[in-house]
Amino acid sequence: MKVAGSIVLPAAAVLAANPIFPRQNNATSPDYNSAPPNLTTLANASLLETWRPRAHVLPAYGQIGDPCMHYTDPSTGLFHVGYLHLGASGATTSDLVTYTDLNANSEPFIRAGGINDQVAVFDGSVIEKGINGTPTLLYTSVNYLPIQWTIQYTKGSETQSLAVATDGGRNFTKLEHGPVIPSPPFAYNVTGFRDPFVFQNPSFDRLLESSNGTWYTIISGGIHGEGPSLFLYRQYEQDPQFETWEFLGQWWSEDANSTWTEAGWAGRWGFNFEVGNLFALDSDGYNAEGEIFVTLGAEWSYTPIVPQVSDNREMLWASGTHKFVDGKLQFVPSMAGRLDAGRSAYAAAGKHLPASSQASQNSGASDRFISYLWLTGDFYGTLDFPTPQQNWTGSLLLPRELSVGSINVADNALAWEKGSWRVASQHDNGTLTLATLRQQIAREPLAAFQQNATNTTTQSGGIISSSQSFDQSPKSKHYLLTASISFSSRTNENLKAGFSILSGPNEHTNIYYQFSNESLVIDRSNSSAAASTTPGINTDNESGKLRLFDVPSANGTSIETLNLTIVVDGGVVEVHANDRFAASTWVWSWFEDSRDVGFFVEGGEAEFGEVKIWEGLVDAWPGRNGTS
Ligand SMILES: *[C@@H]1O[C@H](CO)[C@@H](O)[C@H](O)[C@H]1NC(C)=O
Ligand SMILES: *[C@@H]1O[C@H](CO)[C@@H](O)[C@H](O)[C@H]1NC(C)=O
Ligand SMILES: *[C@@H]1O[C@H](CO)[C@@H](O)[C@H](O)[C@H]1NC(C)=O
Ligand SMILES: *[C@@H]1O[C@H](CO)[C@@H](O)[C@H](O)[C@H]1NC(C)=O
Ligand SMILES: *[C@@H]1O[C@H](CO)[C@@H](O)[C@H](O)[C@H]1NC(C)=O
Ligand SMILES: *[C@@H]1O[C@H](CO)[C@@H](O)[C@H](O)[C@H]1NC(C)=O
Ligand SMILES: *[C@@H]1O[C@H](CO)[C@@H](O)[C@H](O)[C@H]1NC(C)=O
Ligand SMILES: *[C@@H]1O[C@H](CO)[C@@H](O)[C@H](O)[C@H]1NC(C)=O
Ligand SMILES: *[C@@H]1O[C@H](CO)[C@@H](O)[C@H](O)[C@H]1NC(C)=O
Ligand SMILES: *[C@@H]1O[C@H](CO)[C@@H](O)[C@H](O)[C@H]1NC(C)=O
Ligand SMILES: *[C@@H]1O[C@H](CO)[C@@H](O)[C@H](O)[C@H]1NC(C)=O
Ligand SMILES: CC(=O)N[C@H]1CO[C@H](CO)[C@@H](O)[C@@H]1O
Repeated sequence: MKVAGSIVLPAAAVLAANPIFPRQNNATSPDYNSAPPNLTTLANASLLETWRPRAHVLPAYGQIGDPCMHYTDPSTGLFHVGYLHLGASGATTSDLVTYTDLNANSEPFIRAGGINDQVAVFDGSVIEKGINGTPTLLYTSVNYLPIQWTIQYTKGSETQSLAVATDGGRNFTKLEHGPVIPSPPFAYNVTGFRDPFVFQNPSFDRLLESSNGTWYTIISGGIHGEGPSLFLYRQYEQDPQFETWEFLGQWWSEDANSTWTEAGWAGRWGFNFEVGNLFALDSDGYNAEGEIFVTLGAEWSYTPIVPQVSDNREMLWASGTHKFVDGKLQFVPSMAGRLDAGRSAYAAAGKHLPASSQASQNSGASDRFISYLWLTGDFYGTLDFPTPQQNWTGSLLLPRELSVGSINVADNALAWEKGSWRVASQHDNGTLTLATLRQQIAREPLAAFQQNATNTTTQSGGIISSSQSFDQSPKSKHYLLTASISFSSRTNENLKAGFSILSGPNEHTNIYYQFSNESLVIDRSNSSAAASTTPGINTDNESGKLRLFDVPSANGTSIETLNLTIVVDGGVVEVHANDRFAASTWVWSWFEDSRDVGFFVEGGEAEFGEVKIWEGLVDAWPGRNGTS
């Protein structure tokens, strides 16, 4: 949240309030070989490159907010990746590896300031062949702030309006009429009403007796005193102008501050939903006839001192089935989990990426659902980060491919617990097949990081019982690392096993798994020397639950191997495990020599496979001058 005076803005509004800082040309480069000064004393833009990622999506300068408004332009096959920035801005990509800004300096394609959106433009989504066959945006037009689930909702704050692409999507021109969804449903005392996500779905058509190809939208929010909710709307009678939307009820609601399971596999549902996406997946990726999935943000923290600030948020996913209650279609979750366990990772926005897109034609991928998450750079505006010195705030995470994952495991209590999976089938040989959400870094960037590496190193593994440096460490802070770790027992409560990264004599960050609470932890407590000189350099740990199941092996069962894929890109660290877990965060290491990678083992031993490091990553923005 950005606190501007006493006004507190929701996630999407952070950028609307963030000024652009003039660049200082005489900024001298800081000395990374000695202890950092108070970074707020440095010249503007002197930290521009210090933690800037090379291979991630972020604007040329300034603040990035929620990703949203992605689409594949049917006339070019280019994928448009959007994000909030001075309104909303974006880039096109033909390969999910490199990006081209739609406008110079990442200027927006839509800005606040119209009759419907005097205050802000919040998240929206795009109908590829909308009005007159042109990409058409349905977005939240904001006329009043603050909006927060903790305070009374001001009628008319958030409405949903249309804009149509012109000039290849470099401009989205607002339609000259009022909002097409001018208010929340009558008599609903909402906590929020935003982030429309448009979709088509044949099972919705059948269940709701709609014509084939009808468009629907969910709108995220909640109801005061009741809980978070997704509101379902339908395009009225296939109106080609998308001007009339029919309310079909609360498609999904949960009790306030309730949870899928108190064991912590799926966070809390909170008080207000945001950024809900609805789509269907099978084991290969997107399939309109597949299983229904939702990704959504949940707001739940309540800080007594500043009750308007919600800095505790969850980025969740859920999958489930449908039922009718009083004639209304409702979603019933059958499994749920965290899309990313990092507390700064939020506001995922995905889109169906068709096999016909340029990226998929080149890589041979079938239909996919690709999702980008936001990694807030100042913890939703609550950190007093040295922003003028850096000149940019936040990044998106690497695109992820989502699909239905399955795991064959031993039929025991570990598998039957209510968690971020469900039992899909039970076999007569003592095993179960579990279903879960599979998420992997998109194949194209993963391949490009390997093919374009400036240096590849291999570290042999073996049984390791104490921390030790690698024989060779990367020369830079931009690399991809893959590794696997096997455990012979799950009963050692003291064991921590993983890796230290961005380490040196002054700083280190440990990434490890522990069975004591079945968690993958990113220990940032010694990650940045700047934390002791400068406000806003957060070093809290990140932690997320990941169960390693018992799996069948030649002689009975063994513990599932932990497979890690770690991307270090400047200050951005993404940790992915077993195609179903991610935790992403910032590591603001200062010293030049904080580059070492090593094994991190305490309280026992673990068997490490060969570790590979591909250095360099890619420059995702070859068309930008100067900075990457
Ligand atoms: C640096 O940025 C701050 C914040 O925008 C601004 O107030 C100040 O004038 C800038 N300083 C210089 C020397 O440009
Ligand atoms: C898009 O074009 C319209 C009509 O020419 C113009 O009014 C608007 O300012 C443009 N929007 C942006 C973000 O440039
Ligand atoms: C709506 O909820 C708010 C917050 O609980 C409350 O103050 C207000 O009275 C409610 N409005 C109505 C019309 O019930
Ligand atoms: C809708 O599509 C389905 C499957 O493509 C087809 O079987 C059905 O006949 C279609 N219905 C209408 C009304 O066109
Ligand atoms: C929500 O539930 C959690 C866990 O029980 C609790 O810590 C938190 O205080 C609750 N939040 C509010 C606002 O009641
Ligand atoms: C058990 O049976 C399932 C279903 O036939 C099969 O997929 C799995 O590979 C079998 N596992 C073992 C260990 O035989
Ligand atoms: C690759 O990295 C290793 C370890 O830092 C170094 O010894 C080697 O010279 C590097 N090779 C190239 C081609 O840069
Ligand atoms: C760093 O400077 C800022 C103001 O520029 C000040 O608020 C902060 O207390 C200083 N931090 C330390 C540790 O001196
Ligand atoms: C069983 O096999 C696994 C590897 O599949 C091995 O780690 C484990 O030590 C073996 N256990 C016994 C009792 O031989
Ligand atoms: C881990 O990686 C190995 C080698 O790539 C693979 O054989 C294995 O299936 C993976 N295990 C999991 C749980 O993903
Ligand atoms: C990959 O490496 C080649 C050859 O060095 C270079 O031309 C190309 O720009 C690189 N691609 C990316 C995405 O960095
Ligand atoms: C403080 C600073 O360097 N501000 C710059 C941030 O980047 C924009 C765009 O390049 C410049 O206009 C600002 O001057």
